[in-house]
Amino acid sequence: MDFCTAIEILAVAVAVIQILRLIFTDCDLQLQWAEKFGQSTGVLARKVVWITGASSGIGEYLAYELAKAGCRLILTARREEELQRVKKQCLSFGSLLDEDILVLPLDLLQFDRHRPAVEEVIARYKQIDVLVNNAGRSQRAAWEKTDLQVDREMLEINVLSVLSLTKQVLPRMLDRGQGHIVNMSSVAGKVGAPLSGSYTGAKHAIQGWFNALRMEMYSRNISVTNLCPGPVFSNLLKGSFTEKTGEVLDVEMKEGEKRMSTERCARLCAVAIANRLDEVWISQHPILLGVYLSQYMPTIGTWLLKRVGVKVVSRFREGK
Ligand SMILES: NC(=O)c1ccc[n+]([C@@H]2O[C@H](COP(=O)([O-])OP(=O)(O)OC[C@H]3O[C@@H](n4cnc5c(N)ncnc54)[C@H](OP(=O)(O)O)[C@@H]3O)[C@@H](O)[C@H]2O)c1
Ligand SMILES: *[C@@H]1O[C@H](CO)[C@@H](O)[C@H](O)[C@H]1NC(C)=O
Ligand SMILES: CC(=O)N[C@H]1CO[C@H](CO)[C@@H](O)[C@@H]1O
Repeated sequence: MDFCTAIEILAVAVAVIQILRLIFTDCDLQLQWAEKFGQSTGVLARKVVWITGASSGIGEYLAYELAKAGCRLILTARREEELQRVKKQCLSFGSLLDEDILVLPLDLLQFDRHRPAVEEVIARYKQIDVLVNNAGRSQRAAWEKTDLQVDREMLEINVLSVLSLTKQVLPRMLDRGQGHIVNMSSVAGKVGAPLSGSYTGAKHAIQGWFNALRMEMYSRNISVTNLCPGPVFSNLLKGSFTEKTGEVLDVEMKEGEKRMSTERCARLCAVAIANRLDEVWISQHPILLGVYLSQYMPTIGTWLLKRVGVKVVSRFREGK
C-alpha cells in the first residue's frame, strides 16, 4: 500500500468517526470530547461563581451542578424565596457550608443596583472567578405583529442588563488578572429562529458583544464562554414575551415535548465552564444538525431553513 492510499484510508476513517460521533450526540463535538476527556468540574472547587437567573430552570440546575463541584456560589434572581429553596438544595449535597452560598435577590432591570450588588459580593468573597449571565426571557411572536416596545424590552433584559452587570464585574477580574465571563445565549444566537424574532435578535446581539470582548480579553487572561442550548425543559415559557407589550405567554412545557432535561443541559454547561470553551452548542437533533449545517454550509443551511423553518418550529410548538 503506498503512502497516498494510506492517507486516503485514514481520511475516510476520520470522516466516518466524526459522522458517527455527530449522530450520537446531544452537543457539539468539542464539548462531547471535553465531557469524556477534558477537565472534570472538580477543577472549579472553591471558585466563586455568580449565577443570575438561579431561581429556576437552567440556572437552578447549574447551581446544583456547581455546588456538587464545590464552588462557592452567589445566587441572583428576583424571587428570594425561590433562591432560598435552591440554596437549601445546594447545601444538601454536603460539600458547602452556609457561608459558601450568598442569596442576592436583584431585579436585573434596575441597573442602578448592579454596582452595589457587585460591591456586596466583593465584600463577602473578595473576588469573583466566574460570572454566569443566565437570567433572561424568551418570546413567541410573529415578526410583523411584534410591537416595537417588545423589541425594546427584550433588549433591556436580554442584552443591556447583561452588558451592565458584566461592565461592573469585569474591572474586578482585570484587577486580579483572571476571570471568566459566561453568557447564556441560545441556538437562536446562531441561527434565525422563526416566530421568536426579538429573542433571536437579542441573542445574536449579545453573541456579537461577547465575541468582541473575547478577543480583547485573550491577552489579559479573561475567558469568555457563550453557551448555546436548544430546547430545554424549564419555566422559560411562563415568562415569555409575546407580540404585545406587557403580555406574558404563561405556558407550561409539557412532558413528551422533544426537549433536553434541565439536568443534562446544566451538566454540559458546567463542563463547558470547567474547560473554558469559547462557544458550545447543546441540543438534540435535528436542531443540532441545523446549527452545524448553517455554520459549516451556510448556503445550503439557509436554503433549507428558509423552506422548512417555520413549519418545523410550529409543529414543535404544537408538541408534535
Ligand atoms: N429553556 C430553553 O429552551 C432555553 C434554550 C436556550 C437558551 N435558554 C436561555 O437560558 C436562560 C435561562 O432560562 P431558563 O430556560 O432556565 O428559563 P426560566 O426557568 O424561566 O429561568 C429564567 C431565570 O431568569 C430570572 N429572571 C428573569 N427576569 C429577571 C430579572 N428581571 N431580574 C433577575 N432575574 C430575572 C428568573 O428568576 P425570577 O423570576 O426569580 O427573577 C429565572 O431564574 C435564558 O437566558 C434563556 O434564554 C433557554
Ligand atoms: C490566569 O488565570 C488562571 C485561572 O483563572 C490562573 O490560574 C492564572 O494564574 C492566571 N495567569 C496569570 C498570568 O495571571
Ligand atoms: C449570547 C448570550 O450569551 N446572550 C445572553 C447572555 O445572558 C443573558 C441572560 O442574562 C441572556 O438573556 C442573553 O441573551
